Amino acid sequence: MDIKNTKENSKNTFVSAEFIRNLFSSTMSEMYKIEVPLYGDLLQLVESVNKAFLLNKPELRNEFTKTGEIQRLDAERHGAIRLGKPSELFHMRRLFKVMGMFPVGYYDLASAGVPVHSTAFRAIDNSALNKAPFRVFTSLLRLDLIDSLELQQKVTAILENRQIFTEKVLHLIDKFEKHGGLTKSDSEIFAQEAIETFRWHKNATVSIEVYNELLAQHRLVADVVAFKGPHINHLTPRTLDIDCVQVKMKLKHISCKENIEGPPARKCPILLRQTSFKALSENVIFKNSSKILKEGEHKARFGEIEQRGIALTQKGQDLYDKLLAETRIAFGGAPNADNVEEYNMILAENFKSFPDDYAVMQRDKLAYFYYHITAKRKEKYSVKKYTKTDINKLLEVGLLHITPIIYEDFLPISAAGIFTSNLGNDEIKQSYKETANQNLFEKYLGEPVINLMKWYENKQEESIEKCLLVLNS
Ligand code: OOG
Ligand code: NI
Repeated sequence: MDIKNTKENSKNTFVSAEFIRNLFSSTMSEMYKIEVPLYGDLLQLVESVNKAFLLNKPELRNEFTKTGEIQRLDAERHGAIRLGKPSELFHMRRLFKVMGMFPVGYYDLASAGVPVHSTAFRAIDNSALNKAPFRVFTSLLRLDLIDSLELQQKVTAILENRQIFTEKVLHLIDKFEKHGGLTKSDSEIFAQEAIETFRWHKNATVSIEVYNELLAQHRLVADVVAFKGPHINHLTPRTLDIDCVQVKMKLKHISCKENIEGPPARKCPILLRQTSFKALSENVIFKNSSKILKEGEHKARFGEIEQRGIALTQKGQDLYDKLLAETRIAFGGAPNADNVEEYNMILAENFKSFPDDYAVMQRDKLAYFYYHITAKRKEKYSVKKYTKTDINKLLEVGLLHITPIIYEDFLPISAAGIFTSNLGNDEIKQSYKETANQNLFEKYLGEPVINLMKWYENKQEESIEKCLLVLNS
C-alpha cells in the first residue's frame, strides 16, 4: 500500500487518503467474506474470468495499461448501505472524507418504487481512483414517503437515539478535520472502528410485531429501521465479462437475478451492467416487550457483480434512457425468470440505434473520451497553433487518438432493480410520484453533491488541454 504520499505537520506524518481507503476496503472485504461466504466464491470466479479475458484480448490490456486502470482491477469494489436519519448521512459524509471519498451525484430512487434517495461516495481524481477505487452507494430512507403518520412517528422514535458510529471513530474524524490528516497508527484504529458501523448484527432492535409492521410498509423500511446500524448489504467486484460470470454462477447453482440490469452486451460497452446473487435468509433474534427473545428471518445481504463501460454525455444518457424506457414499455415492465430471453431480444433490438463504435460515438458526442498524443510527428499535419476546434481533424490525421473514460457511477433504474430483486419481486408494487428532493438531501448531507456529468466533462477537457499544450509547444 502507498504511504509515500504524505503530508507533514509539526509532529506527525500523515498517511494518504488512498492508504486509509485501501485499508478500510480490504478490512471490509475480509469481514464480508466471513459474514457472506458466497461473496468469497464470487470474488474467485470474477478474478479467473478477468484473467482469462485479458489473456485473450491484448489490445484491451494495452488500453487498461494506458489509462492506469490495470492496477486497480483486482481491488475494484463497491458496496452499499442504507441510512435511517439525516444525522447519519451527515456523519457518514465526514467519515468518508477521511478516506478521500466525496459524494458524487444525486439519485432519486423513489420514482422507481424504492423510498430512498442516494449518492455515491468515491474518490474524484484519476490517480486516486486507480490506487484505491473503493466506493459506497449510500441511501437515505425517505420517511416522508411512508403513508401512515403513525408509523412515521414510530420510526422516528425508534431511530431517535440510534448511534451507528463508535465514540472512537467520531473522535478520529474530529481529529482528522482539525489537523487535516491521520497518522498511520490512528488510521489503523480508524479503519477498525469505522468497520463497526457496517457490521451485521443479528439482534434486531425491535420486536417481531414491530418488524412485521415495518415489513408490511416496505421491506426496505424493516431493513433500515429494525437493526442497530447500516450493515453493508453487498460488495461488488468488477468483471470484464459479466455474461460469462452469470453463466458460471448458474452452473455453480448460485441463485442469481434473472436479468442483467442496464444496457445489452456490446462491442463497445457503455455505462454499467450489473447482476447479483439473491439475498440470503438469515436468522434474526427479535426483542419482545417482555424481553423474551424470538427467532425469525431477514433478507438483506447479497452479492453483486458489475461490468463497467464508457461514460455517456447528457446526449448519450438521454438516448440510453429513451431506449431503455421504450424496451420496458414494449415489454410491459421489468422481466422475470420466464420471459428474460424475450426481454433481452427486445433490448438488443432497440439498442441497435445506439452506435457501437467508439469513433462514431466520439463524432456524435455521445460519450466521453481521454485524448492522447500518438507517436506520429506533428510536422506532418501543419505548423499552426491548434485549438479545440481542430480535435476531429487531429484524430483524422492520426496525431491524436482516444480511449474511453470509464463510467465510475451508478444508474438509478438499475439500482432500483437491484434493490427490488433482493427485497422480493412483489415489492415493485408502488411507484412514488415527483419525489426528487436534491436540496433536502444536500441539506442533510451538509454540502452539495458533486455534479456527475460535469466530472466526466472536466476529465475529457483536461486531457484535450494537455494534448494541445504538447502539440503547440
Ligand atoms: C443499493 C443498490 C444500488 C447498485 O450497484 O446499483 C447499488 C442497495 O441495495 O442498497 O448498489
Ligand atoms: Ni451495487
